[in-house]
Amino acid sequence: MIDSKREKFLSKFFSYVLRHHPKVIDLKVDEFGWASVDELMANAAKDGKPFTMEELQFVVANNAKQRFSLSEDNSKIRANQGHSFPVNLELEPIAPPAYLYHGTVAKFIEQIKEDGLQKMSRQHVHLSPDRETAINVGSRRGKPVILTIRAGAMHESGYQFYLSKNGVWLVDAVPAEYIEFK
Ligand code: HQG
Repeated sequence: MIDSKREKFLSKFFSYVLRHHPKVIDLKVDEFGWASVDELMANAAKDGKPFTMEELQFVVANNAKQRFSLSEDNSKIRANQGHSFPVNLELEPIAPPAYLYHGTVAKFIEQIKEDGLQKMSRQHVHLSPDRETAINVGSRRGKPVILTIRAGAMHESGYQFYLSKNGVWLVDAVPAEYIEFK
């Protein structure tokens, strides 16, 4: 058991190194996104951010968004989605529900109307299975604006969808014609 401030700190730190910048602590991440738990621990400690195996396991198990997975023998850890470098998450294409949702903010809407949803700095566009989740995602940037995505229609036109281990729907792009701006 660790307090929520410590949990948040470690979750942010693991996200930062496992999804975006493993090199800042000289961490090796393989093509599937896996890093050695021992190496993560040792290199984090060297960087002034020591943590215990217990703390790591607590963060993996209790993270509200289930951001991380451990390998079966607990020797490796990876982020379940959200990388900014190419990783093979071994996801199989899967048919989406008719509608998915995207939470964003008003200042992006004009550009989204022109270009559709782009993956920006991530590997995919992230979509939510329900409005409530999309509201949470959008709220990170301000007053949320929720877009409804005609995912079923996209899928019928040949777009491939993936479902991350923690329930985030992933797609390469969403053309504007499949977005309901209301
Ligand atoms: C916007 C969190 C202008 C897009 C959440 C978003 C999520 C455009 C921002 C995950 C655009 C990208 C991902 C276009 C997209 N013109 N703006 N054509 N297309 N945008 O953070 O979806 O906490 O990369 O609307 O729970 O906000 O990281 O994506 O506002 O699952 O675990 O560009 O991040 O999870 O922002 O969030 P992001 P997102 P974690």
